[in-house]
Amino acid sequence: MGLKIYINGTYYAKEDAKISVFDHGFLYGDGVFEGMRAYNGKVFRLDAHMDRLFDSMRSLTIESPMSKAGIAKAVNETLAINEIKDGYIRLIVTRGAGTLGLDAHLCSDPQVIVITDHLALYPKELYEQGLRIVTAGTVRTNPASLSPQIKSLNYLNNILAKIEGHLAGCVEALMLNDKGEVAECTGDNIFTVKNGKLRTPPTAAGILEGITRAAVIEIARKEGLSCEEVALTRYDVYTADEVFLTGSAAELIPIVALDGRAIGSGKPGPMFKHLLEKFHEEARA
Ligand code: PXG
Repeated sequence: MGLKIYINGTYYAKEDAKISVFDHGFLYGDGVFEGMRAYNGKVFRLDAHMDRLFDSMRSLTIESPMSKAGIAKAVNETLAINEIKDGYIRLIVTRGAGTLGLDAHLCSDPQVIVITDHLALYPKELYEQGLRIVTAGTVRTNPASLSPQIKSLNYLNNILAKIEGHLAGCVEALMLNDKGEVAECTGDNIFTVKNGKLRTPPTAAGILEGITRAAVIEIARKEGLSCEEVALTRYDVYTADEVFLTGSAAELIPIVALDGRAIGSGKPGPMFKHLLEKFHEEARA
């Protein structure tokens, strides 16, 4: 049986799951999404994803056609129908179909879409060897223009940076904000470790507030580790003992070089290994 895709209360086969070409999600990237992960049939921090989704919609004045509980139920049901216990979930809400103009108030019929699939993870070797990444020239969107806190369907800022990474032979790229501070990677947040202390850029640096980032901060503090949300520059990354990224798909993944410079020992470090273990304990509980 092929994958079943949820659109506004109905399940469709992959080839029949379609939306209007007049949908502003398609025409303008006018919509929001979440990328989630299920472990043993349970979505990791589903409530936090729902809160972020609704904040994204609120900030874009997209009125949700369904309640938080209703969308959460659709996510769980789509996993169950597809018999996926460990997998990835893509949840999308579009502005809906309108005219060819920009007018948001002429749009109606927002689409709530849930796609689940088996995970396409980074290969295991990358967790053992660590990623080598470069800094992208593409600057992260200024929050005064469009807040990176909004998980909108317009990801061109990140896609352009990811292309730069790809052209340099890397699977991720570091993005700086327009002050030259470290913001995040194209689809992952970043942490540094220096003298046993964790640091990660604050929301004000212009980042998506990752659910995995929040989980790692929580786990670190529970473990009695120091974890500061503070502005970082590339100096802090170059001189860190360890660096790792966090994201729903990647979980925690080590960075062993930035811009051709080895970080710390040039190998995944003990803090990364410890936190990944603790993260798995919680996610798989
Ligand atoms: N920053 C950005 C810009 C993201 O898009 C994260 C951080 C991590 O957030 P979570 O909540 O997942 O811990 C994301 C999430 C991909 C992909 O294919 C990744 C995301 C979105 C879409 C695709 O790697 N990232």
